[in-house]
Amino acid sequence: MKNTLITGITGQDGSYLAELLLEKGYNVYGIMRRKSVVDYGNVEHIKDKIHFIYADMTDVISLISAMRISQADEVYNLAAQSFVATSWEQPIATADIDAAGVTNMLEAIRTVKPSAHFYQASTSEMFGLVQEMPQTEKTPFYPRSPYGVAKLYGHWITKNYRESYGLYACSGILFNHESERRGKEFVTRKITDAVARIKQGIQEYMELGNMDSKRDWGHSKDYVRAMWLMLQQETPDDYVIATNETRTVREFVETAFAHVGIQVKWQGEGVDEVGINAENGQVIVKVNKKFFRPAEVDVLLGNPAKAEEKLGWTREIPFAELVTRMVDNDMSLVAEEIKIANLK
Ligand code: NAP
Ligand code: G4F
Repeated sequence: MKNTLITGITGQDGSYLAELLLEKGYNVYGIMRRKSVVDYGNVEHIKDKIHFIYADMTDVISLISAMRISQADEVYNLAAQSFVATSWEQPIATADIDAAGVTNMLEAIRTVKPSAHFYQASTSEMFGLVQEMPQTEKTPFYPRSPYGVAKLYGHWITKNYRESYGLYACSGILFNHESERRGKEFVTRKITDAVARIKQGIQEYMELGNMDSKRDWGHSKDYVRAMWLMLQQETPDDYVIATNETRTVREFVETAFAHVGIQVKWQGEGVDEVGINAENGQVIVKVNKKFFRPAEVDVLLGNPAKAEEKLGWTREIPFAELVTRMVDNDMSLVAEEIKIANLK
């Protein structure tokens, strides 16, 4: 039985990866942060099957201890301050966790078990102001946020430890991936949650920022499979994981509303744009400057050809199904919320 250590196990990807590795028979260790109220996040439903270790990416001693306890054969470093907008508000914490934190994890591996295979959660945000379309493993980087800059450090230090010390260290350059477990501050979940509330009559409209930015959106469940595949190869390498399709935020809104039978008509431009329910003329989407970023990543589009060829990875959940799954899940959660509120 192989041992695995997952940082960020309570997050979206950590939870799907933990499920996958448990299914494959791994002994799963996960690091979690101490909080005033114990919170297992997205792994509440499988918490009895996981060995939790209190640690923090900014505390190398705690990571060394996590390696000693877990004796991990495979380490998946998913922990991060992962919300781009927050990285302008907390640039130093973002760098401590997303940049220096990666070196902390690599040093812990080097000290305790250098034979362990290591996965680093790199990101399409590193392409930022994109230098070519679509983006591949060879596209030059140009990050546009403190988050993107910190992640680029994590990417290069992973490559550097591979080349300096011969560690089996891989980076997955993952494009946006979402799910029913996505945090509600990210645009997709913010939209599907609002669609559910508007449809069930407990919210009037949603407020969004840049409607024109384009993302290459896949489902987290497909993407964690790619992480595992990367660590099963003979030699470590870096791979782009994406769908090779890109859509605007506006298209995501339209698809989500369409699933609950609401057609959106658009009026105005930029900060004056609104989305209207075509049936009754109600404003259901407003643009608010507050949600615009100091610097934007206008478009992301990834080419996963290398991962498809070398890892045999394929995306199984198409865009329409991703949106449907998220909306259906939020429709149920909101219905439950209304039921409980009415019982009180
Ligand atoms: P997420 O849901 O925000 O999860 C982040 C995880 O990191 C949480 O478990 C969080 O723990 C943990 N964490 C944060 N700061 C920590 C610290 N100082 N020490 C230990 N743990 C800490 O993110 P995700 O969407 O699953 O993404 C997983 C990874 O992939 C992240 O590194 C992200 O940057 C990267 N990535 C994501 C995408 C995407 O589209 N989802 C794309 C490319 C790359 P708490 O529960 O305690 O907050
Ligand atoms: O959902 P988002 O916040 O994700 P973003 O910034 O693309 O970052 C995500 O994907 C990265 C991979 O490329 C990950 F590395 C990162 O950890 C994270 O998972 O925003 C998507 C787009 C942006 O262009 C944003 O400006 O949606 C636009 N947007 C428009 N209105 C909004 C909103 N984003 C948010 N969060 N909230 C809005 O109201």
